[in-house]
Amino acid sequence: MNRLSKDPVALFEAARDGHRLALARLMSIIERGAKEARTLGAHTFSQVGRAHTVGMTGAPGSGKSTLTAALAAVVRAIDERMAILAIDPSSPFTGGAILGDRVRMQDHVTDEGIYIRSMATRGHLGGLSLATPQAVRVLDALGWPWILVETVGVGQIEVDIARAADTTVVVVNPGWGDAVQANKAGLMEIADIFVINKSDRKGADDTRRDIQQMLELSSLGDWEPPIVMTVGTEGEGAQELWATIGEHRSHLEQSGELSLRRHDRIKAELLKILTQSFEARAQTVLQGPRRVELQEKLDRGEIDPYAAADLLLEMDTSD
Ligand SMILES: Nc1nc2c(ncn2[C@@H]2O[C@H](COP(=O)(O)OP(=O)(O)OP(=O)(O)O)[C@@H](O)[C@H]2O)c(=O)[nH]1
Ligand SMILES: [Mg+2]
Repeated sequence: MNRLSKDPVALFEAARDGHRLALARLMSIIERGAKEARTLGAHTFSQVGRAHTVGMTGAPGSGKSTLTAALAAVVRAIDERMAILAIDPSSPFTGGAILGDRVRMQDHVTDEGIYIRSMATRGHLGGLSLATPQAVRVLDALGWPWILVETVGVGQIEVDIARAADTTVVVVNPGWGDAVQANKAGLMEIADIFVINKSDRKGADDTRRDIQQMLELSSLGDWEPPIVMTVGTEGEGAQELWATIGEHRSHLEQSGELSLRRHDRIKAELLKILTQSFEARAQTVLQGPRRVELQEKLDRGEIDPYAAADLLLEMDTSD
């Protein structure tokens, strides 16, 4: 294994034979987002679509990792297999922020039926929202039937990543206003399933009522998001959560909503990729020699910035 090829396609084949180190390398390739990532994407694209993805989101410390570990135990008990991606935009992937997760996941790290990986990109904006679907596709193509994506934090990027799953689980805790905060963060609209974790604490019923009230005020489709009460640390409610995820999956498949969601998702991804490449091209154009000349004209007021942009774009397409 220490002679593992650097070629992404060879790595993919090795990963399909069960080599975990090859899989780890594939994930690193995606994190770096370099040329190999594109080769990998092109190679795997036609092999995806079988996995069901679950997004797990909620405020920091709400118990997402604990719940994920509890779900992993349920999944193993019924002899299913699940890959878990912990998406952490804030820390480099060698950093310590994920250590806590690693410890809780320790029960599963040597388990053939569970794959756990945390992902981060080194700083470039939008990086994770582009890297995550690529990572999910590779896992899908490798035959992982369930892929759970845990996002850390409730910023726009995290919400986008969580929303990009087939089933989105939003985790809240008991306590005054927690559901209201989740609502403000835009989590109410994206939830397919609500979890009130830490239900061993007081206020769980009030939080349930808060969520129910908010749901009544919002326009629902033909799926009313169920509310599951859990105590992640005890594994309590994990079975029910797993069953509810299964119900949502059936609903998506039977109603035709699954293909609609996947259509919207790939469309949004295309837009993101385009925006990113246009921005990169704009940077190149801006560094070109003609910019200096135009800048002088701009400074002297001989040309307005819109006209200057038009000129730069024309130059870009003519060469
Ligand atoms: N009392 C109680 N504590 C819990 C429960 N679930 C998780 N915890 C504790 O809450 C803390 C945070 O749990 P995590 O699973 O790390 O939460 P997280 O949402 O993954 O946190 P981040 O990834 O940092 O956003 C840990 O100390 C857990 O032991 C629960 O049901 N009840
Ligand atoms: Mg966590």
